[in-house]
Amino acid sequence: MDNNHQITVTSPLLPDLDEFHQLLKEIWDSKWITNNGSFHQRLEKALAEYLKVPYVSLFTNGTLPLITALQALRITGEVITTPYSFVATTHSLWWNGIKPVFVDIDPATGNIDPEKIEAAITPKTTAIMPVHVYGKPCDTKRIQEIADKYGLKVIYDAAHAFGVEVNGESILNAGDMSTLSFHATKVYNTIEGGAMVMHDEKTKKRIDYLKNFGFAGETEVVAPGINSKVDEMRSAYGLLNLRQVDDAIEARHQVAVRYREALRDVDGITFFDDMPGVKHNYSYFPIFIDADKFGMTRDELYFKMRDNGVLGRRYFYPLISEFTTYRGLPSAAPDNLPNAHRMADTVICLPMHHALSDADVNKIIAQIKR
Ligand code: T4K
Repeated sequence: MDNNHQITVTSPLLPDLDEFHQLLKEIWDSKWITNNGSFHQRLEKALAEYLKVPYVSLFTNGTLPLITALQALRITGEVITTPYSFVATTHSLWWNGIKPVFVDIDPATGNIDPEKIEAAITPKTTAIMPVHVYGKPCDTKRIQEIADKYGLKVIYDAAHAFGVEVNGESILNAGDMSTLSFHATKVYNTIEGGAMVMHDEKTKKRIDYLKNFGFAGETEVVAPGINSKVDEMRSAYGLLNLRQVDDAIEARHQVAVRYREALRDVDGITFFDDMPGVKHNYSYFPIFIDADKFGMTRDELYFKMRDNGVLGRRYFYPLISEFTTYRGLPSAAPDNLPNAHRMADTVICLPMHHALSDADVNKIIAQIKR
């Protein structure tokens, strides 16, 4: 094996180039390249079917559907959210002039701890924005009970939860809306891309207006919308990738099986097991390092692995609540978020993608065990 070969945390799922060429030829011939074209329409339908959800609206990335969902539901004031996520989750609140209120996570899942939500509710709270972090489902039942009790909306950032199901039902059907990211680094990608999932046709229509400047017809603008329309090239690419995503998820599953077998008895390393009744997508494989037991800190292991060509990532360190924009918020105080801090300080996401070879997996495991 090439000694300079670097193993990256992920690698994009790419469609067959010849097949993509053929679709590009169709697009060229049609001269219709964006604005709700036929590939765009086909991809929305195919995704709704694949994901087992009623309606999907495509977006140009996973950040704009978050911002647009908050607009569509007219969310104001304060929103309860998790600090243990990618920074886009909280940024979407900031872009809407909403104050984020951070609540600690449950160390068993990495997701917002429902039992800590009620204490953070004030008269200004209008919504909850949880994240299915690493694609692990939140306790959606408990969160909905709290939301119903206080009349709050729930928007799930499901950027990591493509295809995740609980007892045969899509996790994307929980809450008022869910959003997905189809970025190159995700289980399913359209290069840059994303989507919103909603329950009814009226909402789908409203969201489609909002992502097209608010236009409802040639001369009527019904709301101050944004531009988040997806072009035909990326829609065609997305249709091709949808055909191979099941195989990609199964390949990831096999990597997870190998990691778990090899690391289960390593002192000072813990990881998540599959949850009963859940169809996982194996989007990430986080491990957590107990420095005393392992004999090395997280960062010592992280940089040692990097030096040897294994490029894991410390998702999600630092916590969102530690970034300059947010650290002044009262809820960002570290003593309000002890579990989130512990997780952020001990995590390494190991390389995880469909194209990892056995040799790569062996090398990664050997690096950790050495
Ligand atoms: N909510 C949550 C919970 C999210 O995690 C995200 C995004 C969002 C919302 C927002 O969705 P988007 O607006 O991004 O659609 C990545 C992604 O940029 C980001 O989408 C993702 N979450 C976040 C967790 O991670 P980086 O900075 O780690 O990516 P980068 O460029 O360092 O790439 C990582 C590795 O992937 C590279 O070392 C090699 C490989 N790679 C990457 C790219 C881009 C490739 O092999 N080819 C490529 O083209 O952020």
